[in-house]
Amino acid sequence: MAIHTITTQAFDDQKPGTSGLRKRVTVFQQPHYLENFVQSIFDAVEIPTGASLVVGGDGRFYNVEAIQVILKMAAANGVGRVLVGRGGILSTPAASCVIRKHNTFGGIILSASHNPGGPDGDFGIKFNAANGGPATETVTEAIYARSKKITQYKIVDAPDVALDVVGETELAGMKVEIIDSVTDYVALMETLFDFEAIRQLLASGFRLRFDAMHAVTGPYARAIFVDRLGAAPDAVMNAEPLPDFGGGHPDPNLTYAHDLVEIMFADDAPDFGAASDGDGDRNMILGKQFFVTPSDSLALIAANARLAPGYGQGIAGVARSMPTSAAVDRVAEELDIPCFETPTGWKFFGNLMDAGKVTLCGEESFGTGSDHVREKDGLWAVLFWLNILAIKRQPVETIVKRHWARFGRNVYSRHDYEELPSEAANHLIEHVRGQFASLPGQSLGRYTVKACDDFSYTDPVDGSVSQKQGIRILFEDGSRIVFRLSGTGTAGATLRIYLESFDADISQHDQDAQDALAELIAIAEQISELKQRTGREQPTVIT
Ligand code: VG1
Ligand code: CO
Repeated sequence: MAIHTITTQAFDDQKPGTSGLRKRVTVFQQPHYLENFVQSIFDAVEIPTGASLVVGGDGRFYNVEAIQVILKMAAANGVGRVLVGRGGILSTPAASCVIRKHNTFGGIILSASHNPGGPDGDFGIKFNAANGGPATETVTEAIYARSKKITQYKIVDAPDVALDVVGETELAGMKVEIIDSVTDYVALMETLFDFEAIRQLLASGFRLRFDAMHAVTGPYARAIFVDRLGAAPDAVMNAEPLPDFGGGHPDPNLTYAHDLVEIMFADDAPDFGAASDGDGDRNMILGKQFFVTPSDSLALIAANARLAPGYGQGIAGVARSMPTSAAVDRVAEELDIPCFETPTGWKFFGNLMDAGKVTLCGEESFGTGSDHVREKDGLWAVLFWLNILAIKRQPVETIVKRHWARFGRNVYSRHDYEELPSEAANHLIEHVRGQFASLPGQSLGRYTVKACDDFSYTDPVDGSVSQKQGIRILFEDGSRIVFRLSGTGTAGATLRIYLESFDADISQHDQDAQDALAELIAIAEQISELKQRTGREQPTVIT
């Protein structure tokens, strides 16, 4: 079979963000754009001849076309074997699971996660290493550096591979194994959770609703909740993965998962509701008329970890991204285990998990997971909650409020301002940074500024340093405001403002977070001159 070496010109915008390269589909459709990035991956990681790889994606528009290109380029670059999810489908945590289980050199995951899909939506691509986790910053920097210099790529001239039938085939001498997308993943979940206890919970009349948002988790959720655990078929809604996610925004939060939110806040709401995102790594947890913040969810899972068989021996440590609330820190303190604070993005947890320093990790952005894989994992979190509920047999709200009564409540919210002009967003950040010297010691309302800084992280395992990972305004009483620009958006800039205060007083625990945080919100707007600089009166999304 002919291997073609194609001459190409470098693009200057192929810098991976928080989680891989994400751009509009139309950007990826430019001639050579995808190919350049794929070749840059192969070159940067020095893919060995005969290596095996995993390839799959969240099923969004352009998924299958991209997979055909990647397979042909893999064959031309000497890859020996590729495992592909049937139909090109693998959720991000399932891809991580398959990489680990089959000991492959790594994998290529096609997803723009929670960003909308379709011909005018977003597409994305990232490389995961042999541990199943997103490439470290050192590797993504190397890929980017390569992409700026690339002059040629290799591809075989061969017919497309049929992706829809499980089994082995071949492409220009390279083995292609089409695998069932859910089998390995479901088998792993069965080793971690008490499926029998959950089955009994569901049989007892407990009502569950899971919203797959027409994204990748539909088939996984059906296999687990309906086929294995005996939930009613309508317990999984929007279960059919669609290339454009049904026109929706597959981001499981109170704004975008509105179908589920309506059901869960109705008078006759089910007992438990959950949703996942485009690629299956995020989760939102809801009780009857009750929202569990992702930061609280992480803390609660940590506090109750021993209830799940896979964690019955206890947990080694926990990690959270810097903007995530300190709720889990309090649990770690009580359990007397280490707690790490990392920059935003799952890639920073990998080294900690590989070194056995942490078992559970989480982010405020609806990401929770453990060392069972090296990605955050939406359905895993849902199963963990169901396992806890199956043992405790209390409503979600009761479990959370008892947790707060014991540990205190970290009141938390994130305000996002999407699609701001980049210049305005950058100036706003600079403006806040410009006050680092003057803010400490100042009293703003009932808060006194203790310190401000740019968060910087030194990886305790490999010593690598990541700077400017968000601006922190820390107050005397432990409250915080964090300003950060998103690294996953594809149009303009997205400003995220993270707000947190702590309340030990149980009589205040029923307060709405926006009310409890009102003064901090006003301070954040004042410090950043938000309204003047952006012209925005309201955040685009509040979580
Ligand atoms: C966002 C979240 C971050 C998450 C990342 C990828 O990044 O804030 O916590 O890890 O998305 O999530 P940013 O840079 O836009 O704030 V997803 O589900 O790719 O997979
Ligand atoms: Co995601």
